[in-house]
Amino acid sequence: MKKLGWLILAIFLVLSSLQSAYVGKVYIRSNQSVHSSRVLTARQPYSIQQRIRVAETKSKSRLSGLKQSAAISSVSSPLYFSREVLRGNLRLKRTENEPAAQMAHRRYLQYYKGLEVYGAQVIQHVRSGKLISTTGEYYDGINVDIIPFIDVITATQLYRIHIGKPDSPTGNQGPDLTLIPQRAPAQAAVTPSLIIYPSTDGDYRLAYRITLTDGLSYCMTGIVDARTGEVIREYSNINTQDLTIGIGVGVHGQQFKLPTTFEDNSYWLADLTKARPYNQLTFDFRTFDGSSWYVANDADNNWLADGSLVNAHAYMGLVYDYYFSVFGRHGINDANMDTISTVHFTDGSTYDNASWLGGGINQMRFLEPGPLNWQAAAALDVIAHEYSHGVTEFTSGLIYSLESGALNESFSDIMGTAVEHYWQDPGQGFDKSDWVMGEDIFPTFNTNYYLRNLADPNASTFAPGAPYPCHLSQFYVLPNTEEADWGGVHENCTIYAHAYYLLSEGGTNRISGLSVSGIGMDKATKVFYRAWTYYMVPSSDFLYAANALLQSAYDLYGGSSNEYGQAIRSMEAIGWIVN
Ligand SMILES: [Ca+2]
Ligand SMILES: [Ca+2]
Ligand SMILES: [Zn+2]
Repeated sequence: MKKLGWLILAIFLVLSSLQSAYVGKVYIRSNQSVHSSRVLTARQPYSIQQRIRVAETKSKSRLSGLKQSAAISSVSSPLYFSREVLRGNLRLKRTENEPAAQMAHRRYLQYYKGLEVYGAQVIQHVRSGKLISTTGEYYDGINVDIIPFIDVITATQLYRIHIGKPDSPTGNQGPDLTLIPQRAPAQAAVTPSLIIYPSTDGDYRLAYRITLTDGLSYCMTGIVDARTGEVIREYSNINTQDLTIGIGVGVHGQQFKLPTTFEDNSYWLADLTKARPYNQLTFDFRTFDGSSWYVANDADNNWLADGSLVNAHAYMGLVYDYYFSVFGRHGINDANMDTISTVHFTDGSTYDNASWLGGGINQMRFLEPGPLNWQAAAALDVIAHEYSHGVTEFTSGLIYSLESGALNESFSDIMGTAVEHYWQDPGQGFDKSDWVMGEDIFPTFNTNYYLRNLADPNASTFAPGAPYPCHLSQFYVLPNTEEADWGGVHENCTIYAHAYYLLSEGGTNRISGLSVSGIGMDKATKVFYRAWTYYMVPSSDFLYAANALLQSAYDLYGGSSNEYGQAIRSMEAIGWIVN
C-alpha cells in the first residue's frame, strides 16, 4: 500500500521506460526505476544542530523606546477611523482572514500628508463583519514640514558612505549581473521613499527610508533625515547571526554567492531562514553512510569542488525568489516549508535524471551523473521544473497519470521555462533562456541537445518515429502503467506547453495551421499560473484545463480583451473547438 504510494509520488524529469527513447542525438537511458527500497528507507536527519535560534536582530525592528501613542483610543472610534481612511491617512495594507475564528484582521498603514508614518499600523479585528477591537501604533498631532532640504540621490549617497559601500546599488536595482547571475531578493526591492519618522524625543522628522543591498551578503535599511542628512536609524534586513556567504562555481563555470551556515568548524550548504525566510538545505548523497546522508559541507566556504551542489543551492533560491516576486508565493507550499534537495543521488541503478519526491517527503533529487554525464542540477529550468511539481502537489494536486499527469508535466515545463527567462538573457549557449527544456544538463552545449521543445514539439522525438505532440490529434493513447510512463505524461505534456509558447510568443501550430498573436510571457504565465494553482483539481483533464485557462484569462483581462481572444486562439490552435 505504502510502496505503491511512493511509486506514484516520485516524479521524474524524463520519461521512465519507453525503450530506446532519444532526444536529438542523445539517447535517454530507459528503466529509470524508483523501486529500490533504498529510496524509501534512507532517512536524512539534519546534520546541523541547533536549528532554531533566537533571531538577535528581531527586536531591532520594533519601535521599542519610541513615543508610545495614546492616540489608539481615538482611532478606535469608527467615525474617526473612517474619516482618516477617506482622507488617505489610513490605507489598507492587507487583510488576513482567519476562517476558523470567523475573523478578519485588517491592517492599515498610517500616512501624514501622503507620507508613510514609520512603524505606525492600525489593525481592525472584525468578526462576522462586526468590529471587535482596534490595536496597533498610531500617532496623532503630527505637525511637520514635508519639504526636504536634500534630495533622494544625495541622501542615498550619504547612506552608501555611512555603511561603507560607496558603490552599493539601491534595493530596487539588481546587483552586478555580470559576475553573479542573481537578483536582489524581492524583499529588498524597496524604492527609497520619504517618510515621517517619530523620534524618541516625541518629535517627528522628515526622513528618507533607503535600502541598500548587493542581493545577498548585506541588505541594510537606513532612515536618513531629509533636512540634515543624519542617519537616524538603521537595521539589517538579514538576520545575520550565523549566516555566512560562500562563493561557488557551478557546472558551467558560473560564479554564485551561496547562503551557507557556519557550524562545527565547517560551512554547510544550508540557509536556516537567514537569507530567505525558509530553511533551504542541499544534501550531498556521496556522504551516504548506509542509513543517512548529510548536508554538503566545505572547509573554507569556497565551493570549488563540485559544481552541481553549487548550482542546486543557488538555483533553488532563485526559483523561490521568482515565485515570491512574481506571484507573492511563499515557497512550495506557500507557507515557507523547508526546501530540501539531494545532489548526486543514486539508488545504485538510477542515473542521469532528476525528480520531485512528494507525499510527505517533499524533496528534490538530482541524480548522480551516469553514462550520459547529465548534470541535472546544472539547469535552472530543470530545478524549477522539479520545484513546480512541489507547487502542483500543494495546489491543484494534478494526479500523475494520463491527462492530469501530462498537465502536471506541462506546468512544470512551463514554469521551468518562465523561471529561466526571468533570470537569464535570451540566446544560445549555457545559462541563456530559450524554449527548450534541460539543455544545460548536457556536458556540452548543442542546440539539438534538450529534453522537450515548447516552441516546436514535433522537432524532437521520444522514440524512433515518434515526435512529441503539438496538437490534440497527436495525443498518444498509452496504458496507465509505469512502462508506458503512466499514460505518456512526459510525452503528451508538450501539447499544453506548446499552447503556452503560442500565447506568450505568438506563432502557428504545425497541425492546425492556426496562428496566435503573442501576449507576452508575463501575461501568459499569469494566465497559466492561475489556472494551474487556483482552478485545477487533481482529476482535471485536458478539456478542464482548456476551460480553466480561458477562465483565468477572462478574470484577468475581461471578455473583450485581446488577451482573452488570444487565449481562445491558443486553445483552438492545439485542436479545441471553442464556441
Ligand atoms: Ca537555456
Ligand atoms: Ca531551457
Ligand atoms: Zn517532471
